[in-house]
Amino acid sequence: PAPFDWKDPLGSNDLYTEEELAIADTAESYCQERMLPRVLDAYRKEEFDRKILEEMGELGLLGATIQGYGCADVSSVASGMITRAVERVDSGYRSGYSVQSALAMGGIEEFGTEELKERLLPEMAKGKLLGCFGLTEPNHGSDPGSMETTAKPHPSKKGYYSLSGSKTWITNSPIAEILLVWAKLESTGRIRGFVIERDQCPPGTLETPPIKNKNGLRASITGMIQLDECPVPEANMFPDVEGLRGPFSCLNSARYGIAWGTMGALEDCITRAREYSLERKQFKSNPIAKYQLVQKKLADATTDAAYGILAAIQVGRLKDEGKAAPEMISMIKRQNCDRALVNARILQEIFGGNAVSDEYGIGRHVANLFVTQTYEGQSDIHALILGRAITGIQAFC
Ligand code: TGC
Ligand code: FAD
Repeated sequence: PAPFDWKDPLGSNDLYTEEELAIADTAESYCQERMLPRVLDAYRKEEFDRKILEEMGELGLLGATIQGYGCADVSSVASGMITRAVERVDSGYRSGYSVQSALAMGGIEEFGTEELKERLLPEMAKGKLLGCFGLTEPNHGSDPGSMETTAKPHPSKKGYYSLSGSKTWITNSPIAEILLVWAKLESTGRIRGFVIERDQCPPGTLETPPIKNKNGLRASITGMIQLDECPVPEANMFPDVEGLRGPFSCLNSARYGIAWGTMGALEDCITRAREYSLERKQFKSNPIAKYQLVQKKLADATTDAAYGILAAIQVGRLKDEGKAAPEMISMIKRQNCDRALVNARILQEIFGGNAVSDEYGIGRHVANLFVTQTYEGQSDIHALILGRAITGIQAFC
């Protein structure tokens, strides 16, 4: 019989092109050699080093699926393999990466004017300009359609809109130069996308205070976006998209990336738990890996990771053929986030008391994976998206 590889149990490595394997190799090497040594300190101090995105830019990893504008034009599967490599280290780093690549750059690429794309995307691809994506508000998270942030013609600046309102829990907002903000146009009540350039905002019209003391995702920076009659050029409004289709189209790519990323985090938990269980001895010098209950934990987690990767590959291939329904992305985002969190929590038990030490890394993954299950549509919300598609009945309200 063919040998079994616990690192690739269902042989997914046979499904990638040579180019995809080479890109994954570059990403994995960078993440293990340059990112991993920084993460424990970053997590303890709750700091995000923006140089990381510049370094990823130098390797051509930012906005990697975009064609032109200094971007690499790789397949969706290759971009998934990059997020998996990053999240193998930490979900917070993957968050910073996803927001830059899929949400901010992806949004500008899909809906921005040619002028915006040519001016902003090459610098964003280098990580010199950082982006964020402001959809969630203090009173409207799962239901962004009820947002209160508004845009209306600026009372004193001709050719400008005036934006007022407040966004919260926004990854990268305190350090972003480019803020993609979704607001309701007062005249129509329809949601529109606006690209706010921080250096063009008069003092007092844009504030982005950080949200401190998080108990997960501490290696990423999160904040608010507070807009007080902030002037935004009319040319910075996305011209041809209105309604929730705009933000949700960007979210399709980011949610797809999370489905891959969380499998990287789970794979790291498996590797750490396997190694620990082989070294730790209890009862007559037996490694705890000898005990059936421990083996079952490793078997369950390894099975879920292997299934999750295969599903992500399939949806990635369909995405590039234009055949991926948003519900497919809801399915893999929900399933992979949920299974990563459940398994990481169970694998944590293998470390006994040492699980409580941050040196072992497993507690950090567990805390992070709770966040991945929550943002970009909490898992129950994705269940309702699927439920609606299965039954034809809307259950949200
Ligand atoms: P609904 O009636 O379902 O749809 C309204 C309009 O949007 C269109 N649409 C989509 N278009 C493209 N892709 C999708 N996935 C789409 N889903 C919906 C739809 O066709 C319709 O278009 P039109 O032209 O007819 O107007 O809207 P609803 O208000 O009933 O939606 C309910 C629900 C639950 C589906 C939705 O609101 C939802 O998904 N809520 C979750 C909110 C969410 O995901 N927020 C994410 C914030 S960003 C974030 O978390 C970034 S974290 C990043 C990081 O750090 O990694
Ligand atoms: P709520 O909407 O208040 O939901 C609370 C609970 O109620 C959830 O379990 C939910 O599933 C449940 N619930 C709500 N409605 C229903 C219903 N109809 N039926 C059944 N259950 C329901 N947002 C951005 O726009 N940009 C970002 O960059 C960003 N980054 C983030 C980073 C972090 C660290 C975090 C924690 C969040 C981030 N978010 C971001 C916000 C994130 O998308 C929201 O937290 C998420 O969409 C959930 O919204 P909420 O927190 O308001 O929860």
